[in-house]
Amino acid sequence: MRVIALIAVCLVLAAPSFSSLLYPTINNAGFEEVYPGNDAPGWGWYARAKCGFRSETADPHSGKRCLVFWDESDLAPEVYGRLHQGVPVLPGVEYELSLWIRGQEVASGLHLGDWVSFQLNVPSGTYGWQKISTHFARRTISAASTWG
Ligand SMILES: [Ca+2]
Repeated sequence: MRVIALIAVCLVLAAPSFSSLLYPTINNAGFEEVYPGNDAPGWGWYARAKCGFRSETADPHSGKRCLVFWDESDLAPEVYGRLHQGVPVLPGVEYELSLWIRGQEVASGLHLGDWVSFQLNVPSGTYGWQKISTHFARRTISAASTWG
């Protein structure tokens, strides 16, 4: 079984400016909110694999909770799980997306992304909390970037 624990997602703007679109908010970024039957309110879920996620209180990076992903599928094209959320961004503005992650028996070849502007590779193996980040800019006129 491969397990990925994801705790906090933070969006940091690389260029200062005036609009709230430059400082977009990610709903439930630290995964502290849970509802009965929904461990990640504010996020959508779509899967084409034997995978899932759950809220976890053991060893969170910050706050009282983190999200744990599990995957029992072999790495193959069109086999994936996607936790996603649309976030408003401005075209041509460079953003930094960072998150804290720890892993247990994480297979190589996994990544997060918006399928358009960036791909953030997930480290393989077993490891403690570490920060990973990427920079991206939407090149087309778009009101939102969906990450998963
Ligand atoms: Ca948290």
